[in-house]
Amino acid sequence: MTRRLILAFTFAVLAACSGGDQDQRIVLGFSQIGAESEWRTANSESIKSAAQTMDIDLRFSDAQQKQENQIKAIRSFIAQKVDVIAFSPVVETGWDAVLQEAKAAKIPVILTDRAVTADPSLFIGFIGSDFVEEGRKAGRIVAERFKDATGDVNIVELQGTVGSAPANDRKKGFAEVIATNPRLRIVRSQSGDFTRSKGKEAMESFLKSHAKIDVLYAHNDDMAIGAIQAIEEAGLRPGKDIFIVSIDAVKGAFQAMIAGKLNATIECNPLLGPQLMTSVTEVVAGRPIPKRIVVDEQVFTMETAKQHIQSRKY
Ligand code: GYE
Repeated sequence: MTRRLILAFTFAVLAACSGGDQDQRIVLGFSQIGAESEWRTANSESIKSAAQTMDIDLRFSDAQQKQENQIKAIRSFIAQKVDVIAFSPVVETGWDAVLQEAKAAKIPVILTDRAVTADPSLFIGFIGSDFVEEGRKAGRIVAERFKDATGDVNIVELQGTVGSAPANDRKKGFAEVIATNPRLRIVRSQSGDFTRSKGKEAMESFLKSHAKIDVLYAHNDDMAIGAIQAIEEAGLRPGKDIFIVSIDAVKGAFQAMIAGKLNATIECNPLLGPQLMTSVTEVVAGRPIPKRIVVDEQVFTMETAKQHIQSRKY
């Protein structure tokens, strides 16, 4: 072979290995909410690593907890003509217009983590937890702990992001269960936007306005961890003077339970990446996916935290 031929051959091989193959990869546009909590970090990590494992070309966009940024990202995915769009909607309402645009462009949309109230024909599937049930589980723990209470049990609630599915549903599920005992009363309920800093701030205000707080119910672990700090700074013992239940079951919650500062956490599994990538491949292959994929979850308490922490993946 002449030198020129060898060169031409090498270029052809290189083109086939890089450009050629890459054109075949599935392109997935994913709009993430932000990086507001330990849960979210684990969720983003799971999505990125599953895309890599399954050789999916992931276009990942972080919306910094703003719906307008998510809408912009989805519009840009439509313009890029991606194969599939997936997103975790920060709030439940206000998606119809952009979802109509995706439908008109014939790009299938899969929701992950949080649901929307839009017309269900505008998305093909939803992979995520049952947040109402998580709220009920938290409510059952409180109801059981205080079932023999003779006086009023004052509960404060730290809600997640206003208008988000987990905040709406976790509030609803919890309220439903504690309504079975009139002694259990929610005396304050405020949003801490799922972050540690806002959870701490809101707890400080609860502590100022209420001399007797028996229970803190936080819609996620991060807000509970922020609140624990506020409780300690107020000279009280979290987990003892105030019974604390939250949701997610991230590492930070296990550490707080082992330290005796958090009484229980309800698991909400963020490792949705593999299920999402499998659904994406199915959809591109023209096969149907279930409209709703629910994730299996457990409850962990202070008593059992030590035996579980080592095996936790997030
Ligand atoms: O519980 C919270 C996060 O949507 C389930 O969002 C998710 C929630 C999770 O910020 O920590």
